[in-house]
Amino acid sequence: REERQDHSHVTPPPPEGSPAAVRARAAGAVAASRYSPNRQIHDGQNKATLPGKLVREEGDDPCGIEDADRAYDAAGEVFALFGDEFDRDSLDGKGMPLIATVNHRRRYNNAFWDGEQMAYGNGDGQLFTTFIDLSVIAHEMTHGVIQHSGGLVYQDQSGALNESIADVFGTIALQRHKGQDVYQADWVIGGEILGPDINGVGLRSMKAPGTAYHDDLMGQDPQPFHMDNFLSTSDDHGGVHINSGIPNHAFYLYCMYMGSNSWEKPGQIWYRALQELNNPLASFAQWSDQTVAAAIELYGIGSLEVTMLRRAWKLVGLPT
Ligand code: ASN
Ligand code: ZN
Repeated sequence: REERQDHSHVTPPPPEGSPAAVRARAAGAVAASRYSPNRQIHDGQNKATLPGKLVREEGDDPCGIEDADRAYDAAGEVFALFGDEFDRDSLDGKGMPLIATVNHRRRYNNAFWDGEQMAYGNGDGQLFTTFIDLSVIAHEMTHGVIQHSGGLVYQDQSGALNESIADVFGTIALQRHKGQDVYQADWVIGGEILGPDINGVGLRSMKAPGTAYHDDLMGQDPQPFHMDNFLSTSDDHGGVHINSGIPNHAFYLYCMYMGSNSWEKPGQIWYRALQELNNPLASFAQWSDQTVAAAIELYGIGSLEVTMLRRAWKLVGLPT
């Protein structure tokens, strides 16, 4: 016997932007995207000039330049992450265009955000074969989000937090794209960019900082995962890509405690903490406190979410 389908009792969706709507999205509800991206992809033609030649704008058919078309798709994916999960309209929250340049310089072994746009090298073919990798692209775009959220000075601990938050949303973007929960994910940043002769899984591992690669060409991944091994150095703006392993690992541990998807509770807490931080020179201790404050606001003091977050920070040597 079949029940008659009656939808008259179905609750209408909550108003967009309301806490209920945010919760519904976090719970996996399918909501139409509220915002539209404005992508502008350029071909750097192996030169250093930015932005280079415009090859694909929003709504254009694929241009046939492989890296440009992949960068276009990835930028859309990251835009949708911030829009759909965090109610943010582009990197500045005000719909700014997503400007990117592929084929930047020749054999260039890096990708970056320059304050206004993303740029991606091709790699030298030995150390790196590409920088068109969703975790890398989301990392660079998150530098833009951080800049427009009060910023974090790119030096010492605040710089390492800038790097770590870029990695957090880098892995979140990749996990969401792949539909992976926190246990299925590999927690690697730059997992698809290492050259064939490099012994390693990628650029950084949030699960096991310090183990991403070990190789004659690249050396040993220098990242620590605990404050006991914090590295004081004048290289790399005070080791911003090194000490980021510590807050990276705290995020990973928290996700292991919570299960489910990284862009749900953990991502919501990290995003809210970034919006409320208001301290461009924040230390690791100040940032960990800010995430706990965000978790209290979202889930209540004494909640499991807060207890496990404090436990994760304590495991990396940052008691809150
Ligand atoms: N790929 C690097 C990054 O985004 C470039 C840099 O050192 N700023 O962190
Ligand atoms: Zn970075």
